[in-house]
This record gives sequence, structure tokens and C-alpha cells, in this order.
Amino acid sequence: MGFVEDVSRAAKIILEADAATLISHIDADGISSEAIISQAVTRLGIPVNPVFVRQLEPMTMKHIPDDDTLKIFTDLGGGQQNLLEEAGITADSVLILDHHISQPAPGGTEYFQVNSQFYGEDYVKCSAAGIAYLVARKLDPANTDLAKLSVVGNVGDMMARENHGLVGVARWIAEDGADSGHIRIRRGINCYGLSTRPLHICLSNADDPQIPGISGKPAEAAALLCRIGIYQSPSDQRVWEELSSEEEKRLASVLAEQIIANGESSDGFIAEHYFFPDEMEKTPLRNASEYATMLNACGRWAKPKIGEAVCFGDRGQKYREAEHMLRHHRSIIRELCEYIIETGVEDLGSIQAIHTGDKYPDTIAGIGAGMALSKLDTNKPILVMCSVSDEPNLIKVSMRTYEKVLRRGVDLQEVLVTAAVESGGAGGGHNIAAGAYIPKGCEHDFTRRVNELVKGQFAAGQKDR
Ligand SMILES: [Mn+2]
Repeated sequence: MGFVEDVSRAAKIILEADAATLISHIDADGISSEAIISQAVTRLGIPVNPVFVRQLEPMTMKHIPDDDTLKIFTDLGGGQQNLLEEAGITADSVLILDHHISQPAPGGTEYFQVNSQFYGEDYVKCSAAGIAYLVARKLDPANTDLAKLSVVGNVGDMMARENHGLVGVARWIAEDGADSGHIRIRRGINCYGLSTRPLHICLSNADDPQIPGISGKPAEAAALLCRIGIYQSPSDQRVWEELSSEEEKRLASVLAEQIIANGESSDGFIAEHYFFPDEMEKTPLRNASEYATMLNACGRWAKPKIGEAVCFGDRGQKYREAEHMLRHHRSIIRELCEYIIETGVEDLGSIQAIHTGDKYPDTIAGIGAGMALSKLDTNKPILVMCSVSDEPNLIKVSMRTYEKVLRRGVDLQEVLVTAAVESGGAGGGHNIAAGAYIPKGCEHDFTRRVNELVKGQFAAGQKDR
């Protein structure tokens, strides 16, 4: 069936329910999807009960109550229909809203699912929060206030990364939110912290592409901002969001010139950003990427319900707890990043690798790897391995690289999927950021194999030119 029909059918299933259990993932997309459906369903007067899980696997299935509520799975479920079937959950009590690869139930139970993978190109880059929003909007057109959360989920799941902005149906959702006044879409420098970080800090953190003379150099960034009249003094604290459109343009053109003058490509230097004008100024809630980090911080430190409360509009006690989670999240990531730099990575030729053992939680390995990379050899992907809490036989692998490396033919997802399967594990992700789980003990061979595959991609990329 087509997308529109499937969304209508999902809405109909919800309308017929007496009560619902929402089962969702603990990352930004999972929390925002849950919050969207939870609010839309509650507004209909149907009681809901949330269940957050790190992954849907045999161990976590016990958290799903054995009752007659409608089980709505968001951001998971499509690939775990075998588990639903094994648990004896019937098709008429399930609704799946997902965007991950779907695996039919082996026993033939046909669970109804709206999945971004099913409807072609325009839908593929739409996360679960996108699907959830369209279902919510079908339930009641007044639910357009939830478009914000949908954009947070999409940006959190890196749906805007490759094209430097949302595309297809996810972009339509952002426009829908803009039409109702809840979202402001702006193009500008591709940096993080546009609403909360003083501009010179924001610029000095730019890493993809790096800005020559500015990346890693906050004092130089402040001097430049003074020179072009955006800062009154080097101690100015203006954030990017406060710039006028003329100032934005002035800044972008000066920086682009600087990048090009150094022989780098300015591709990817400008991106589309999503701001939320009805949130408090200079807080992480003001734009989609910082909001997503806050939700990820809550989820990764096992407090998804605090993130959920923020999505519901709590700006009191729960919001302060979320701020605390965010600060904690950042400080541990900073520690991990420093640990990687101080310990040093092993240069295998085409990649650089490090094993952090059980020193840091596996949930932040990828983020730490990405941050450390800016201070290492940016021409080679980084690979970080670490132990997995409560899975003693597994090793988690995270890889990160930069766009300039992708342009040379590298695709990290392809590399990790291939190498992980060969070692008896599983991998996935994106060309620029990917991850895998592999059996403990095969790390040495695995990293050599990954290096070989990346080397092959570099060689093939060379030939294509
Ligand atoms: Mn997702």
C-alpha cells in the first residue's frame, strides 16, 4: 500500500484502541517519536504507558506487559518481529512505526507497520519521529506543534547530515512546522551550538570542514569576529542565532574565502538549521541539533523519561535534570576525547584505531571518536573499540570520518558491515559514521581487515578520478 493509506490505517488502529503501551528506543529519535505519539494519543483521551528499551532483544521483551493494550513500537520493532511472534503477541494488537530494515516474522504473523524503507526515495531519509508525526497529524491536524519534536528526532538520527539539511518528507515536516510558526528554517555555517555557544567557541569547534586558522583556535576566531565587526570586543558572547542576515552573510563569505584560499573544499560548509522560536533563548531547546543532544544525554545515561518530560513541555524540575544530564554527558565525552588523544591511536596505514576497554561507556564511544578525530590525522577514519556493559562477549566498534575522506571513495558503513559479518558480528550506520558489534577476541584481525577494506576504497576512489 501507499504511504498515505498506511498512515491512515495506523491512525485508525490507534483510534480504535482503549489503551496503549508505547515501546521505544532511548536515543533522540526514539524519545521524540514516543513523545509525539504519546501526546497525540493522550489528547484523544486514550491512556498510554511508555516503555523505553536500549534495544529490542530477548532480554528486554519482558518489559512489554502481557495485557490487551495496543502495543505501539516506535523507532524499533520492524527488525524484531520474530521476538514479537515468539512472545505470542498477536498481529491485531501491534502497530510498528519504524525506519530501520524490516525482517518479517518467521512464523508468518503479519504485523502492520509504517516504515520509511517501504515507500521509495522521498521517504528513506525520514526517521521514526517523522513517521510518528505524520500519524499524529492524521489523528488531528491541530498536532502541528509536534513538528518540532519530529525535526529533533530526524536531526538526532543524522537524517540532515549527508545533504546538509533534511530532504523529502522530513523536509516537508520542517516546512509544516514553519507554516504553523513553531519552526524557523535558516541556512548558515555548519557548526554545532548555534544557539548556546559564543560564536568564537562555536567556530573554533568547526571540524568538517576545518576552517584554517580558526578550528581549534578560539582566540583567533574572536579576533576575526572583531575584525569583521560582529564582535565589539574579544570577550563578546554573541551566539550565531543572534546575527542579522547581513551579518550571517558577511561571516559566511569571509570564512568560505579562508577555506578556499587554503586549498580546501568549502562543500558542506553551509547547512540548513532548524530553530524553535517559542523556546527560551540561548538554551539547547532553541534548535534541533542541540535539543537532540539533550535527549541523547538523557537516554544514554538511562533517564529517557527525563527527556520525554522535556518533550512534553516540562521546563521546571525535569528540565533542570535534563540540563544536568547534558553537562554530565559533555564532561564524560570530553574525558574520553582527552583519553584518546593522550593515549594515542595506532596508525594502521589507512585507518587509526584505539581500544578503550571498559574505561568509558559504549554509548558514547562514537561521539568521543568523532571529537577526537579533529585533533588527529583528519585524512584517515578513526576506529574506536570498547567493551559493552552487560555483554561480556561483545566488543562495540565505532568509526567516524570527514566528508573530504568520503569524496575520496570511503564508505564506513560498507566497510563495517563487511568486516563485522566476516568476524561473526553485525554492523550498520552511515557512510560518514558507522558502528558494529563483534565477538570479543577478534579485535586484532578485525582492525586489520577494516584497514584493508578502507585501503581498497581509497585505491578505487583514486582510479575513478
Ligand atoms: Mn531512529
